[in-house]
Amino acid sequence: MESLLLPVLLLLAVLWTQAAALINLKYSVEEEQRAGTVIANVAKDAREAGFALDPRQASAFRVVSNSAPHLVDINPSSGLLVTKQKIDRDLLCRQSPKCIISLEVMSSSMEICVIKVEIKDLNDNAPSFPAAQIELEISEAASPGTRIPLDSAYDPDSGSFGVQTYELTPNELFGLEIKTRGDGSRFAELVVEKSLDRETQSHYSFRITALDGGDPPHLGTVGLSIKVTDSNDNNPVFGESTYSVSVPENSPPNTPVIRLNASDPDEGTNGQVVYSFYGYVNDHTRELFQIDPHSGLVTVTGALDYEEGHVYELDVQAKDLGPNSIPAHCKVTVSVLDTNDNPPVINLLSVNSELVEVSESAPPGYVIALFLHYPGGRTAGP
Ligand SMILES: [Ca+2]
Ligand SMILES: [Ca+2]
Ligand SMILES: [Ca+2]
Ligand SMILES: [Ca+2]
Repeated sequence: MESLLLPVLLLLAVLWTQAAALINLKYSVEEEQRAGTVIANVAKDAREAGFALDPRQASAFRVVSNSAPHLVDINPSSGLLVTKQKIDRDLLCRQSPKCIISLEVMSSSMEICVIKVEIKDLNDNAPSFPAAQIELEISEAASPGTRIPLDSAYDPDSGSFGVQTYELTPNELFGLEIKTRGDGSRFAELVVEKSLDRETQSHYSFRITALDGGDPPHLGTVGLSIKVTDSNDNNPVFGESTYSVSVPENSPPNTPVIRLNASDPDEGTNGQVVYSFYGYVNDHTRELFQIDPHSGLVTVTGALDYEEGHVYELDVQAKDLGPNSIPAHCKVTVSVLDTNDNPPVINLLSVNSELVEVSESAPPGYVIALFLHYPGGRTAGP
């Protein structure tokens, strides 16, 4: 029992001794200082804190641990804490709010000194964006209030020296809303403030500026390119609701009658118009005329005969190929023009009787008979 108790008592004694002879020293140094910058005189501070250090003894100090030996060290003879190279806090500790290097120093009499060196941040970086340009596509149907998160700028400095806010080229249609992530970093959302219309303007270019919290702040900018994509928000429209044209009868097939045009300013299939006869266009009319679905050209396909009909009415619809299409309508009135296509029917009408007799004594200018010419074969009459 005694043989076990003795080492335990000795250990407690050592711990008590160490605890009694343990001091904490805290220092700070700004990042980016030249190599060899003196941070503190640890030997002097330790003595003032009660360490029994003999300043004449070169090996009085021994560094037992150092979290960054390539950056700071204690000169054992002078007891000075110095930088060994330029310290880049932003590389060493990134976004951490505190950047601490820890050392433990032991004296020859087993006294321990715990040293904390805080590396103070400088605002030595500007925010930067991952690419030179942010490209966005927004539908013209996006309602006001729509939000689109934007790529964040990055600033390696910590705290308020990091990215604090974003600004957008002032404009009426888009705004920015600044948000904070769980880790404290800031990002911006583009907010659609007003209704967009691709047919009015299909592309916008702005600049976004990221600012850190320095005084004055450092800036980083990026181009913002917004392409407004189409929605099928226009219907085809004819220039007129009615058209009147005439075409000679017996026009050969493919004779153009009229080229209709319904305009739709939308893009792609949303603005691609197809034409067709609809509704009350009867079968006979459909035999005589056709409309090209793509060009809107109405042509003659059958034999037009004035005597068969003078006027035809074509109801035409134009429809785009986009979703939820609403067709437009117009009426084309085609008048068939009479041409001299019937052989002349000559009626020889005597003035007085069927038998034409002329007296040899008839005076000059005496009317013998009337030649009546009725094209189209209608019944002639006096
Ligand atoms: Ca910095
Ligand atoms: Ca900065
Ligand atoms: Ca359309
Ligand atoms: Ca559109």
